[in-house]
Amino acid sequence: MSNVEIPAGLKELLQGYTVEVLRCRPPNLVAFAVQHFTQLLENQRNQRAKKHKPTRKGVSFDTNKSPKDDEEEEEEEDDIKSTTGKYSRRVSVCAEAYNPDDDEDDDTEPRVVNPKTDEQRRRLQDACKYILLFKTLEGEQFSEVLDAMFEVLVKPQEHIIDQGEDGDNFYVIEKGVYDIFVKKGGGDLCVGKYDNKGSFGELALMYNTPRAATIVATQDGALWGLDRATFHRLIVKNNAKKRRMYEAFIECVPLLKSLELSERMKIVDVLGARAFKDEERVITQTQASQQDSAEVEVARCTRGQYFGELALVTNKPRAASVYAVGETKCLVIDIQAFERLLGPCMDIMKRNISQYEDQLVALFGSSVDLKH
Ligand code: 1OR
Repeated sequence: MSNVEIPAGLKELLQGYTVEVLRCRPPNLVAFAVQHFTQLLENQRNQRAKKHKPTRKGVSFDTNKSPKDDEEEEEEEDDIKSTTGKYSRRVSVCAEAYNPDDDEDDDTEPRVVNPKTDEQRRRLQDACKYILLFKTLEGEQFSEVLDAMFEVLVKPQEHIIDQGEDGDNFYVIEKGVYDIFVKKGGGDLCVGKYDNKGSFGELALMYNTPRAATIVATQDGALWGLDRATFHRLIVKNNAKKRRMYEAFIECVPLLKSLELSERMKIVDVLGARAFKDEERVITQTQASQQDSAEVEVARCTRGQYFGELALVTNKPRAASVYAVGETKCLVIDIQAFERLLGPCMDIMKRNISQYEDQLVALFGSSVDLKH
């Protein structure tokens, strides 16, 4: 076998398929392979065709720019009337097979730049400060994302996303309240809301699936959209790196042991990393305690453990404050992803909440009910 030549790209091709299988867990591996490789072939053809496509209106593309060029251009373009208040919905999407390491064409992919005024850029930066999906991007990638984003103003009752449609954009909330609906028993069930912060619309773009929920504005609002191609090129590619980086760590988090590998990887896809300095406050207690106002250390968490789940499980204010001891790094997920992905771990978390109550009794002598 030693003199058998392995064709270039074979390993990557098979790896891509394996990753997809682990993520989607298809019932029929052969049918899935046909679909996967057909899509890859289509993508190859599309990529070739795309290279000759004319520039889109209202968006400038640039392939060979330094960050400095961008700054200069941005100043020059401040006076140009932005056409980005509108967002076009993709009518139909050719499902791009997901292969994180297939970035052959990415570097030649044109860069999307939506010109913004200084004021718009400031608002955009503020809105993106706490977006978890952006937290692991490097500086240059992050500014590419900001460049590509475009403002979307919405009216009450406007549907930003409809469940079942193809995914066009990812959205970051600048302001407004948005209801989340999921189809159930012939009707639409409101399962949650975004209140003036957060982001949505990542799932269809990450996994090439139809939109998993309907998102409706309840009042006048402002969003920032990121087109599918840029999301793929920067966020999905970065996620592949993130997966490699945190895979081993996630495997040794006891709470997540009961999840399937593909479920754990979905958690990695949406988490962000946050660093804290010694004594920095990570969570602020907002629920009055029965004890006097002086703060007492009740517990200490270390690598592989978790905190912050209690308020999410009980829907109550934060029951305790959390401070960093030394320089620390936490992996964070937002409440919607928490509810969507950690359902199977809920029993373990609830059991551990009872342990908190026991611990508090041991410390203060009186009983505490954290759950109700
Ligand atoms: P998308 O691209 O599928 C709809 O478009 C978006 O709604 C989705 O990405 C998420 O960003 C967002 N289940 C699925 N998607 C959700 C959910 C959700 N919540 C927000 N989105 N669930 C609700 C969890 C509070 C689970 C419902 C069973």
